[in-house]
Amino acid sequence: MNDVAAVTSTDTGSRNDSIDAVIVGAGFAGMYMLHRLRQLGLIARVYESGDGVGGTWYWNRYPGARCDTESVEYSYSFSEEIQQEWEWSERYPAQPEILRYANWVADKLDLKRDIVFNTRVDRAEFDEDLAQWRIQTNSGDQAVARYLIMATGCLSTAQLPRFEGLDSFKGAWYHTGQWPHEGVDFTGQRVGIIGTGSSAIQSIPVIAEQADHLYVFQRTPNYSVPAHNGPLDPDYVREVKENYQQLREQARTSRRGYILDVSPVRAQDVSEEERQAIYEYRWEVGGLGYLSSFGNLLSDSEANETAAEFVRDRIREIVHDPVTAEKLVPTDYPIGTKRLCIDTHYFETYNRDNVTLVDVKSAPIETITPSGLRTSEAEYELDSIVFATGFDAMTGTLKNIDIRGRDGIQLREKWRDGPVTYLGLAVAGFPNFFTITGPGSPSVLSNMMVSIEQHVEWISDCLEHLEREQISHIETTPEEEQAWTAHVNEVAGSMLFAQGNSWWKGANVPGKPVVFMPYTGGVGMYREICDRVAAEGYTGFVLRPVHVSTAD
Ligand code: N01
Repeated sequence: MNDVAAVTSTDTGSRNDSIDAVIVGAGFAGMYMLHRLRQLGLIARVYESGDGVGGTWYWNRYPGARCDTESVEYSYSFSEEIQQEWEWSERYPAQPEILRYANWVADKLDLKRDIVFNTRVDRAEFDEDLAQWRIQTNSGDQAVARYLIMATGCLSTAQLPRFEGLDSFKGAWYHTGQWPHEGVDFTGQRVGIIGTGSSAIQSIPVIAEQADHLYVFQRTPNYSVPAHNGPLDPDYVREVKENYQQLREQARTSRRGYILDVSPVRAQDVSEEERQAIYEYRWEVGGLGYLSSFGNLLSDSEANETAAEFVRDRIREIVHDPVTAEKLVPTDYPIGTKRLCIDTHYFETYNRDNVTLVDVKSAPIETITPSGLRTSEAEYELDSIVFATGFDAMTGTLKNIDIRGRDGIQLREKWRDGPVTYLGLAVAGFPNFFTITGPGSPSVLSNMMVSIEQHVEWISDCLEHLEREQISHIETTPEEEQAWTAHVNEVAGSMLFAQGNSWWKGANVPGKPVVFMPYTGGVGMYREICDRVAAEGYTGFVLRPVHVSTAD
């Protein structure tokens, strides 16, 4: 089948009718899922709360927003035509360019006519007798569908700390993940930004250039490696495009979903001189590949310390004021146990006269005031506050929707102590329900595009099997999901991840169960497991055939 030919779906008619599948979310996962289901001849409808496609890249429009994965890798690989036709302009694509790409693909595949925009799914309930999901939206739409597929993204529920006094603030405030579409002009303003994660590290250098003064309220310093972003060399792009098939295959079978795989060499197996040269090289190349310098950086404290110390030394070199530099140096967790940041002149920004770093670990924020913010040590007058405070990641959006499986069991109740899934794809008690890049899959620890495509293809192959074999119900079992979740924990436990207070384990949201959510076993190995499950007739799932009435 032509991989990009727009597939004609049967008219889905009114929006209160029965269809084959509902997909929630029109980011890269939901878009591709819709395309695949149409290719199977299924009638699918996507509900999307925004007024356009793009998901993460629709919402995150903060200054400096850019992907940390290189553009030639952060793109769909399922269509030769798409990957050959689209031209990326920079090594790391900026948010507006990624959003243009998403729209271009959506138009090319004629996806938008099956996407209901500005509509949020509020509730979904499984009717066991009919083997159908009843879906309700905030606009009153109701749909009945045999399959419910959550393409809701891993970072789609903004986390806004409950600071006292926010309502009294006379200025304007923003969350990076819900940025105004018209943009914000900070010229002449005193701006405060709370947080120093990836979103803050990208936006701080840009806001500092505009604002009169920028106060950065930092609780935990972060490790960051330069992006060395720039225009793409046409010769390099030509070479990538000529070898795309092979390069994509390398990424699919790699540990983290990138073309350049993790080195198999241990950090201790080379001399100190050689090790420093490798870190120097990776630092000069830039990007997330720094953590691939050696194979044991995320599993061996001694090895990790060598990589961490290299970055600490760079921070001390870049930042002129030694007191500020020391505040910016992460010391109490291993590098890579919180998401590594990628920056463009982040540390250099602290050499500007109009930027002040405020340590809110030693002197916490006490309250937002009408005119700014007060810590336990000082008061800051601010015109605007930027909350770069992250997301209720991986489970937040799924738990915010009232999803009820068999016997009325609620997903948010079932996951009260943390998510349990089989393969990050399925949940016991929730038949014909799939999560794309859900907890228990590599998802956020990988190149998201690679993991999204793998899940979408696995789910569509599964649905094709169900249709062909006339199966009405597919559901995993409590034993299988417990075993898989135990495996996810065991693999994560063999690594250093427990030592970082990361959003990967829910540590950023007060009251959220601290459970390491993504699967750390590697993208290539995970794919093999999923493929084996399918090849062996969907082991770990119970499949029930369509009930055929014998009565005349
Ligand atoms: O969020 P974060 P983010 N008082 O959770 C601080 C992806 N991403 O939006 O570390 C004071 O990382 C918090 O402090 P601490 C990427 O996967 C990708 O930046 O908890 N501070 C932290 O510094 C990334 O990892 C890209 O002590 C508070 C910050 O807020 C993920 O999104 C770009 C606080 C939150 O950092 C999330 O990144 C951007 C409080 N009460 C993001 N509460 C690209 O690829 C929180 N903080 C382009």
